[in-house]
Amino acid sequence: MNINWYPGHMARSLRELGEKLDQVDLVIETCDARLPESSRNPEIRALIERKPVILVLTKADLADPDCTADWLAWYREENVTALEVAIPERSGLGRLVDAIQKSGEDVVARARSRGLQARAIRAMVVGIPNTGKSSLINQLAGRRVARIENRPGVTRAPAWVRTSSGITLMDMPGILWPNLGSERQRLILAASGAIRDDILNREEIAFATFCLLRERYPALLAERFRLTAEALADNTEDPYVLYEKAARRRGAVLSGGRIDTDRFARLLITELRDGRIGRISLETVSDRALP
Ligand SMILES: Nc1nc2c(ncn2[C@@H]2O[C@H](COP(=O)(O)OP(=O)(O)OP(=O)(O)O)[C@@H](O)[C@H]2O)c(=O)[nH]1
Ligand SMILES: [Mg+2]
Repeated sequence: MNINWYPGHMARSLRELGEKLDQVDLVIETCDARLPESSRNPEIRALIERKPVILVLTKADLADPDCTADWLAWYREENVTALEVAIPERSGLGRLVDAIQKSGEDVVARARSRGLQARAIRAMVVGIPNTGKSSLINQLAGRRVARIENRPGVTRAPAWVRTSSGITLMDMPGILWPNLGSERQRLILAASGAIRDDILNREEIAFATFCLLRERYPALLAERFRLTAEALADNTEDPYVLYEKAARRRGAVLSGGRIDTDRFARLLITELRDGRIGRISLETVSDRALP
């Protein structure tokens, strides 16, 4: 990884997050349901610790539902308020609104006890890039206020958005941290689409993803890449040979007959991110113990 990748605007956004924290009653921290813990920025967590936090596992429609259920059970044990949402299916949003209202109850109660009219609950939506913060805000607002794109780094400045349910939300830019965790964590973060593709080695990410799929989702891998179950189960086969076979099956071949490694890496990563290989989780609860 390029050591000098950490952009100045992220450091600025982190500072701004800290400064604006006093303006909100609670924080909605988004993470990617496919890799919940690895997609949580420790620097953001340290800052928001002093506020009530609701952890939202986004893109649950792309994740393995069994893994997501395990994660939610684990967060319950850890006393973390966590829930899953899937924007395309509009699922989980009602529960999120309830959780926000519950968390903001004392703000409203305090205002009432002073004879004041209850003001809107204010929440800040934070997290790493491309985890669906702006999508979540648009859904809760019921209109397209924030810009959304499928690439990291779309939101560049904090912005307040009013919703009809008595909640005002602040959309924040996605923020990463300089070392991005361990090698394992960096690879799955990159595969998920949280890091700009030019920062890490695309072929390395694609091959690591392929190996993870082979181990955990062999049936899905076999189907999408036209490999036989026997070939995938054969541990004597060099995984790179299998990877090349998959590339050939999908037509990623140069005119001389060699594998078009760049094209295949792009294809595999794109199909993973679009959910075309299937519902895949890149991190299980027990993976936390791995380096
Ligand atoms: N499948 C699926 N895609 C989602 C979901 N939520 C967001 N997306 C997609 O993820 C991409 C990023 O969404 P944004 O809302 O722009 O993410 P963001 O966190 O605001 O990103 P930054 O502003 O770059 O930090 C877009 O292509 C969204 O359509 C979801 O629940 N499921
Ligand atoms: Mg955004």
